[in-house]
Amino acid sequence: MSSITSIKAREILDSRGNPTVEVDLFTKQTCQSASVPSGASTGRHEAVELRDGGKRFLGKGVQKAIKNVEQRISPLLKGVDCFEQRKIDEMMIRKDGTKNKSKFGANAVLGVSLAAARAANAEKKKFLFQHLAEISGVDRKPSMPRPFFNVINGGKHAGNKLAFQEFMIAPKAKTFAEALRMGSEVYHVLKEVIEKKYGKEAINVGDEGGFAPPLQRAEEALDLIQEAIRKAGYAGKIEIALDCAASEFYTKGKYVLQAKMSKERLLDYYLHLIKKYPIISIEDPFEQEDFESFADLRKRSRIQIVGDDLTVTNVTRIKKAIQKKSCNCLLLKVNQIGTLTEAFDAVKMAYENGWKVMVSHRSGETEDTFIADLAVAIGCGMIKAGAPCRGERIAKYNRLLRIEEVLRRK
Ligand code: 2PG
Ligand code: MG
Repeated sequence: MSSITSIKAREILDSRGNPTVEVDLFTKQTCQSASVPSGASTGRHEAVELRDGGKRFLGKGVQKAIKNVEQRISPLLKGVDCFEQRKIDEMMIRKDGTKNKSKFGANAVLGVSLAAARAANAEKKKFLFQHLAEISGVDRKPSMPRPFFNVINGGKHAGNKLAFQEFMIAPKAKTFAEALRMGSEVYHVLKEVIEKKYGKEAINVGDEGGFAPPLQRAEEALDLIQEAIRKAGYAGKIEIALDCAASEFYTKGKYVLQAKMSKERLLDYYLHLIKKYPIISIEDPFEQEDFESFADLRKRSRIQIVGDDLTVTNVTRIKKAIQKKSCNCLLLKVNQIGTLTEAFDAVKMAYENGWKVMVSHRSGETEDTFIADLAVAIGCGMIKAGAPCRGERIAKYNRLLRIEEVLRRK
């Protein structure tokens, strides 16, 4: 037993230079911190990220969330055992009282939830992934995930005209370290390929560290990636995944890509891309309310269809997607739901229904590496944390390198 004595919070900046919440949670023995990421292409049904409005930080300040941590959540949780993760999370959920955590702010609640897990782990003197595996209730052994590197950025994460948000490469390798090396090599070859074709101004990077060349059609991006994979010597050893984030280019019943497309035409377009390129996974292929089109693509493509904005790590939405057979993989983002306990419940529901799970970062990240341990702990086998570039992305991949060493030693 180790009771929480107090909880403090501060405003720090995320990788886009916007404010976010960092929490310090104190017990008698330790003080542990966690910080909260933030999305750009957020789903309509995500838990609410509380922002101050007004002039400060152009309205993006998080002082209200900080105040909620210190003045409401800290007194609420004082004396509660930090080992009781579910109790801690449920107390915050109950006291907040809203369906989407809009009173306290999911950014306030999540910071506390993650810091509590770290505090309990510090007392156990284990690696965080070991503690998370023990409290998750998930019946799987910890294992290293396969990384999905987002090497070309579009959509809301880049200043180009690509409608699809993420073009990812997923190396097939025996170890994580090898996958990271392969990803890094292809990334650098891709830089040369882009520079040769589009000039120096085309090698700037987007929010997640992937290149953001002035392209319009998905095929142009996919061709560049294929060429880079080939030139790096990895043909057949690296597969491709997309996050279309389709809600972002959906307006008035149409999908606006290089042309305006109906959902039927977009589905055919996906089938064409899947035939032409080694695409093994597509996330959010349709807008966030269209459970049926997701299901059509899942049935007709037989590849991995990932729910992100559709399912928002929320068991009610996941249940619906299971009933409608919309997906076969859940994208897991802890800040979409706001507590670790609810994220574990989402994982359990996904696994019990034969889905896979991919742990994900947000486009606005911090140097916090919690999700690396989380991905290992739940044994899900997949993580996306951006390109092998930019400190906040690399922090997660480097953490995974360290964890792989620990697992090998055992
Ligand atoms: C996504 C994420 C992360 P954002 O759509 O999957 O890549 O983007 O954090 O902007 O929602
Ligand atoms: Mg997504």
